[in-house]
Amino acid sequence: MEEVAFTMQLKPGVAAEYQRRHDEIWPELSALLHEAGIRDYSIYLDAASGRLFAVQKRLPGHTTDGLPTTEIMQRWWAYMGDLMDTNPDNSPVVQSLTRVFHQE
Ligand code: RM4
Repeated sequence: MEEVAFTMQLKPGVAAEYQRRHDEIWPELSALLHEAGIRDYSIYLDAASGRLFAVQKRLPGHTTDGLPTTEIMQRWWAYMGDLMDTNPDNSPVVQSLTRVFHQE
């Protein structure tokens, strides 16, 4: 399985609300991510900076490239837009990370 990691950025003072919304993740969004081949998706927060660190495993043949145009993903991004640094289309600003070490 492929693993990808990336960062996103919270706006100041919204960590509790960000946590709450993920505690109540939409079942249809979870299903969408699963159907696209995403597994073991974690998001970690650096509370001091509001930096979010996300890591995902993706099945071979995953269809994550198609997620941004789905109705559910667009609705979720619009919902989350008040908490995160976003692009004009409401998607979060994402910075890809390069793995520099790995040990099984
Ligand atoms: C995040 C952000 C990501 C999404 C996760 C579930 O806050 O919107 O794009 O994959 O939620």
